[in-house]
Amino acid sequence: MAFPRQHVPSMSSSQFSNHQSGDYMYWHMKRIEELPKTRYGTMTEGSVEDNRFASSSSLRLVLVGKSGCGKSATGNSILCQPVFESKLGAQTVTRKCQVATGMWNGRNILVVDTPSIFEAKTQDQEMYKDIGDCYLLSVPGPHVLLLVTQLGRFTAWDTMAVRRVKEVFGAGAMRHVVVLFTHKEDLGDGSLDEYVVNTDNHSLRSLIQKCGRRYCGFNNRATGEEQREQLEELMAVVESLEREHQGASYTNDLYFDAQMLQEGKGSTLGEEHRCYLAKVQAYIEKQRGDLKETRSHWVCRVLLRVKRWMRSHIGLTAFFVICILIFLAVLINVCITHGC
Ligand SMILES: Nc1nc2c(ncn2[C@@H]2O[C@H](COP(=O)(O)OP(=O)(O)O)[C@@H](O)[C@H]2O)c(=O)[nH]1
Ligand SMILES: [Mg+2]
Repeated sequence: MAFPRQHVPSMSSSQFSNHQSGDYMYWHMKRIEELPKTRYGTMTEGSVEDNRFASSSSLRLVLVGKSGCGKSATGNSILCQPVFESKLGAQTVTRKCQVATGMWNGRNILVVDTPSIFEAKTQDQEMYKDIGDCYLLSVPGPHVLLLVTQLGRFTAWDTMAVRRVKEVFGAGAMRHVVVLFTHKEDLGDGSLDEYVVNTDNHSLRSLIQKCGRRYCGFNNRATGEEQREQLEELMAVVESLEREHQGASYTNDLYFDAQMLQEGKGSTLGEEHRCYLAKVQAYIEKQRGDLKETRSHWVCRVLLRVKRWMRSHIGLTAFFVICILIFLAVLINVCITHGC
């Protein structure tokens, strides 16, 4: 697959460490402007209400999810061009955050592809740098976080990726998540809605619920009409999400810092960037702490509910307690008679 690297700005450490931030950002923004715009999609007639937000600004999408689920392939399907390297391998071929732009119904679309920052590996400086780059490329914030997962393969790694998304962007970012299932062709004649309704994967059901049932499917091998149709389905979900947020993109304190770094002029890149990376690390550590607290609150909430249920069902509770006592007595008796 041809991969025109020169059109995809990727952020290498040398670019940050060897240039003034202002210079770098100028270069970076220029590179984005220089990107070839792909024109695709169909010009559809819509009501004023339908297009109120669609034409308001460019649409920023960030691809998130575990490695190998098809993030880069999905980016290529959205842009209808093989701009991101996408390959099956033991390790992800996406090493740096990358950005590419295209057009949809006359609207600019900016897609940020990400490396393995949503995995449970050690959080080293390289990881914080990648996260910092992701923020810089999607400033002032994404309209949509496209959580990519392979159809039928939602595992503990995907659940971990969801948790990492919350750590990296903040728990509030879930309000901007759209779940995108790759390998849609595996459905055969079945429908995605049926799959989502009937899945016995509890974690997936819970995720879909938390994301306000925003999901869609892609066959990233599709071309022509099939590719256009699946893209239209995604854009319909995206536009409905935008309406929900009155066109506002997701943002947080770190996006503010990323924007400041982009606009910063005069001081050396090294110092400003080091300071920015320290803020990235502090932000993520804070999110991690907050999430842990929420989880422990959740446990407390469950215990509280059990306690309330026991109070309102004293008879049943007494029955269960007696059953458990009898069971324990039998168990102890068996252990004693068999000498264990
Ligand atoms: N058949 C099929 N293969 C896909 C689909 N999406 C991705 N792939 C393949 O999955 C592999 C990993 O994809 P990639 O985009 O590199 O995953 P990433 O690590 O998340 O960026 C590649 O070989 C893709 O061609 C899909 O919808 N259908
Ligand atoms: Mg990739």
